[in-house]
Amino acid sequence: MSLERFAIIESTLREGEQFANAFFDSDQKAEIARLLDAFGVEYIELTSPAASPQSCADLERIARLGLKTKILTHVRCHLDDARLAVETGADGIDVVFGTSSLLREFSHGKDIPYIIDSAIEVIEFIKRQGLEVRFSSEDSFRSDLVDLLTIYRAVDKIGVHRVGIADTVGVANPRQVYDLVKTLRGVVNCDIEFHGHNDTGCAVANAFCALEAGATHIDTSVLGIGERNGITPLGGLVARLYAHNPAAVRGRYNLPLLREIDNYVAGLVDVDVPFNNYITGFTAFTHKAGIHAKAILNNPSTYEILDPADFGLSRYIHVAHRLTGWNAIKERAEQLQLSLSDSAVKVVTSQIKALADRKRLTLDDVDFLLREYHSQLVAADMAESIEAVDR
Ligand code: HCA
Ligand code: CU
Repeated sequence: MSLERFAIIESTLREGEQFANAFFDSDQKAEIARLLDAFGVEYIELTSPAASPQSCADLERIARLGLKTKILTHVRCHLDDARLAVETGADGIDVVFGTSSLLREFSHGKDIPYIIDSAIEVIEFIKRQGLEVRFSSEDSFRSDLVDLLTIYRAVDKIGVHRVGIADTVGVANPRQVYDLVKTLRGVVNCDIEFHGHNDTGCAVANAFCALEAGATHIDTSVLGIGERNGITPLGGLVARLYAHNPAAVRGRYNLPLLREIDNYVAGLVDVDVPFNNYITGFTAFTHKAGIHAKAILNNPSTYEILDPADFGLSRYIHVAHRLTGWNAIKERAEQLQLSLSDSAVKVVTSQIKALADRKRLTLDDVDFLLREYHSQLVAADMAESIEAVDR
């Protein structure tokens, strides 16, 4: 498996541009590229220079920024597009052709021998220019397996650097991805890339299974933005890989930058970062039920597989509700520097639960009840001392 040897191809500036709300101007693209480079992704993929004059100019600009990450562009399997792409200063070119019977019949109308011939022509041309080249088949999971393997074998033989499997319509499940990548691994010697759409919520799992089966490169975009509901999100893939090997992921990527990247792109495309987003969603590190809170306070690993500190974030224990427990309330009392015995905290916890059954609480309500009970105890203590002096 290539879980220890993989590269991220970050496609916010290509697939992400196909998101309904995306319109990045040149400076915004440069800033996204700079952030992704600082995060440490191995590749950034940009829209084809054939798409528009500005797309071409932006690609040239980003290729000149001198980033550590390699710059790729994504073109149709066509010599004219490839010629334009090699002039831009990109490090590599991702070539794509639709191979499913649906696309062959209703999109480009070409047969398999034609696809192989043009793939060979374009790949050989790009290689002669000294650039990295990948060949991918759009809609791989609805393509005939024999057709697919015939094409990949042919392009591998002439030395393509990578072949790509694309789940263009998000139809594949993890086991299918595993099987196809495993089969392909036995057929080609070159690297294998996986590009997965998220129509049925499998994009992260599919990407992980692709790596387990021997894929070497995974396509992502920030927040998963792309055509329809998008592709494997960068943060989701990072979370999955971190759960597999935290030290390796910490060592490779600048994890605390993820939040800024998600927020920046969310702002540009006019969406909120979803509450349940991997790592950066606002509830990603919030613990609520009393039983969870108690264990988390004793040892965060009990209910956390991602350490928020590694991402520059902190966990939050939500105490103002009816599911709260006295351990969490005690922690809150300590934060407020109120010294209360365990039995006193238990009394206040019952008060909090009773109030929470009547209305939606805020942290202020909890703090008020804690402070009030604390002052009552202090007052009672004082009264007792005065009585003792009087006696
Ligand atoms: C599309 C193309 C693509 C290409 C993926 C790839 C897809 O927009 O339809 O080059 O591997 O999903 O098939 O994004
Ligand atoms: Cu896609």
